[in-house]
Amino acid sequence: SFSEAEVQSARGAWEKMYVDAEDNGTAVLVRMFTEHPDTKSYFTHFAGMDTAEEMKQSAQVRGHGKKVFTAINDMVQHLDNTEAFVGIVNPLGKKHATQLKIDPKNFKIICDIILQVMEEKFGGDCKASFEKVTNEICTQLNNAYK
Ligand code: ZNH
Repeated sequence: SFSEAEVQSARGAWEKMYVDAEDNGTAVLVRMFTEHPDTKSYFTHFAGMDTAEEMKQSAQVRGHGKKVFTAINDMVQHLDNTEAFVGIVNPLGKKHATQLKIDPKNFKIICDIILQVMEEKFGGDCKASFEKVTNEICTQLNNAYK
């Protein structure tokens, strides 16, 4: 669980990312699709996009980036309540496990990219303040596969 100080600094770090949710969410997805092209295969409507430029401008990629960031934002609002946090992440994990059939190794990939983008845009302290959150998200998404 998170201490009061950890909750505050994680929220501060996340707010910087979430101000530009669509742009930053899109940047995370484009990097995932570019560096791990197999992740594109889950998205039938993105499969034909080959260049990062094409992906960045796609309304569907942008919409999905916004959706992922909105979900994370909801999690970040519940860091101080483990039951509520798990209550948000677990059903999302179940959906990824059973319906979307996402290989759970990809959760670490996307979480690491989120941290990278944070560090590049807002510095190492921002990244450090959010690492425990991405770890917790990954742990709970993975638990949903058990
Ligand atoms: Zn995911 C979907 C979130 C990761 C793939 N996602 C989704 C959604 C959300 C999310 C919110 C929507 C749902 C509904 O609608 O119900 N994700 C998320 C998060 C994360 C993720 C938060 C982390 C952090 N995913 C992921 C990965 C992948 C994915 C890694 C791969 C690789 N997703 C996906 C898909 C989908 C989703 C495929 C579906 C889409 C459509 O359909 O459009």
